[in-house]
Amino acid sequence: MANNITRRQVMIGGLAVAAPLAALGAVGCGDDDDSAAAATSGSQDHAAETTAAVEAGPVVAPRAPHTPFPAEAPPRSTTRVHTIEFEVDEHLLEIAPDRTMLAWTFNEPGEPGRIPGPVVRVTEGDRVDFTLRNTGTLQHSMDFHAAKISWSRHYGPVDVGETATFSFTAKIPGVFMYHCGVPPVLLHIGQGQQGTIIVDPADESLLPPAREFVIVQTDLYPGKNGEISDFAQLEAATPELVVFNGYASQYTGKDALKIKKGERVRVFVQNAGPSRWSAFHVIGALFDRVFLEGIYPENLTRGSQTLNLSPSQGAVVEFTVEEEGTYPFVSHDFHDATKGALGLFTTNGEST
Ligand SMILES: [Cu+2]
Repeated sequence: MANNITRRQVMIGGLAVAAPLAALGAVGCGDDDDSAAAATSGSQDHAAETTAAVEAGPVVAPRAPHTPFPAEAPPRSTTRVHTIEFEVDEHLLEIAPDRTMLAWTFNEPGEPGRIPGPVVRVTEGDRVDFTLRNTGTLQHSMDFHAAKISWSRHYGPVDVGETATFSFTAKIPGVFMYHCGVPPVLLHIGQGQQGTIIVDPADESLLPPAREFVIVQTDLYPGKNGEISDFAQLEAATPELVVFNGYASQYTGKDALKIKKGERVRVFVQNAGPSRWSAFHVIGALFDRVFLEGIYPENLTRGSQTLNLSPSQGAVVEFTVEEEGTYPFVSHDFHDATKGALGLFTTNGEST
């Protein structure tokens, strides 16, 4: 595929020389590559079949202009049994200014499908009764990383129009991915079928009161407008965009995330991939508490500049800012920050 950098005209210049913060958020997209590669391997054959199936259906226009994905974490759960039902949505979704992709998403009934899927929050020991209604046009499935249940018994493909149910007990507190597992998984996750389940520790003292956010990093490989992802780019792991909560640089300008000086800020960070690693970093802050892969005292790290997350991993980071101002958050893999993995925390509602 052609070099994305040259044709996308993505700009994040000047960070090292203290350019205006507004420049950090300027992400735009150029024309698509004309050289879509033909699928040849076994998995690519599957993708090609999938492409044909999707292209045979109607292309639906975006339902609504983009609105910021709510970054505020849902509150701690108050029930011990959670009935969760997801449907499948296959539709055009805006992922950057003037850029859409034909996304495959999970959504609660009646809610719009977004990337990532709904944030689920339960507490250690809670039971989750899950239902997937395949309201899409292809097979899909669900795989909860928070569950310790059999893949072969519960995570199999669900046919179009069919419903699958399974239950699990969330035994391990942490920040876990969920995703569709239908082959090629690379494509289904890349299309947007991924999200986060937070499992709070039963011991509430481990997560004292704080302003809480959820940030999910995703690498995106949109095809031409109205088509599914570019599978050659997916295989090469060369995303066009890398985004937090489904949209390039969305928490900038008036949508910067509001925090307060001296207030404890907690971020549940998930790297949903499918393929890029994440180097979550807040410019001007240090994480003074970090829980990586499980919220237990023995997993608590004190003092961290950057969170290193492989695809699928999640963690909790906490920090407090000591001055009024604006604090960008990025993937410190700046290859990806330039592609949209960037946002702003601000104490005063101003981001520039
Ligand atoms: Cu799927």
